[in-house]
Amino acid sequence: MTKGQRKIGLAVAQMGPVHLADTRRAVVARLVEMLREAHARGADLVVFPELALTTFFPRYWMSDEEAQARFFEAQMPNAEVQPLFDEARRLGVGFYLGYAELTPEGVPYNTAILVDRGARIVGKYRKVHLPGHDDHKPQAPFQHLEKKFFQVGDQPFGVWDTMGTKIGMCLCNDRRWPETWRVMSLQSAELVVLGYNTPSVNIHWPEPVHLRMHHHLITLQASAYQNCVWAAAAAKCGAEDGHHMIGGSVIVAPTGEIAAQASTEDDEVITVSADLGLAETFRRHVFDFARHRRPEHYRLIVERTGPGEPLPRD
Ligand code: CDT
Repeated sequence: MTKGQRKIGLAVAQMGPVHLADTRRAVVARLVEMLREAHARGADLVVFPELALTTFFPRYWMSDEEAQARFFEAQMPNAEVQPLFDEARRLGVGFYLGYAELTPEGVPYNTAILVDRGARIVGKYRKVHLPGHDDHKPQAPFQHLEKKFFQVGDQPFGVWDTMGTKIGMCLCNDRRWPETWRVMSLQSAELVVLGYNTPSVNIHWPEPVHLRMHHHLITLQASAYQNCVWAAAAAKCGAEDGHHMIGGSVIVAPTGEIAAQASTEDDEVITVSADLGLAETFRRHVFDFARHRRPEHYRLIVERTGPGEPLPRD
């Protein structure tokens, strides 16, 4: 953060594929290399993907015990991830990192942490909107077992005042839900960071592949604009052992415009010097929440989960 200015050096570190055979040590070395590049390009904060340390394992059918033994972290940092924390502290760069968390009580979550420039974990978010299924689908080309391997996050969407910025966190599927963004915006978030693993193929219906990228971008652009926030989204992408996931990592301004976008499906750093003041105009005018919002007319949003009957009218 430049003194006296409302700017943050924002980097998204997109990751290419992580294969089943790749070790945590090799993955962390890739993260460290991107952290260094981001720092050299002026970053204060680097956003890494969801489940960044392993392949996107919910695509494989296995027991919970096997998944937890192979793909979850019982401590953070642990010896394999420590080099990332050490380098972040040395460079004075903060980061967001997604990983599979196993709590001391044995509860599994799809988790993201926010780490400040002193390499302290200052925030933790556990994914709320878990997509996919919990049963075995042998006819599907692959599984999407987030509902089997993870519990729903145990806390609401949070915002952390750190690194001179109010930062909200979410993960992948959360970005598609307007409630995610509004709950953070109502806590005065200025920046929302997220990682994602979005398979190119939808196993539930024959969705045209181009729609995956289209929906990814429209949700980020519309949500950034409607909530007056910067949004920084990091993909893990390309073909992991033959299973392709979309790239398209982006930094979106509160105008809804894309300020930077990855052009590969590999490890790639994108950066923006983000003017946090840009959102103020929108917060003061079209989205002056305190003046224009009418929560008394939005009650169904918290009263109903799915669609029901129309409300009675006079
Ligand atoms: N990781 C993750 O949340 N992926 C989902 C896939 C949705 S299709 C079941 C996403 O929203 O991108």
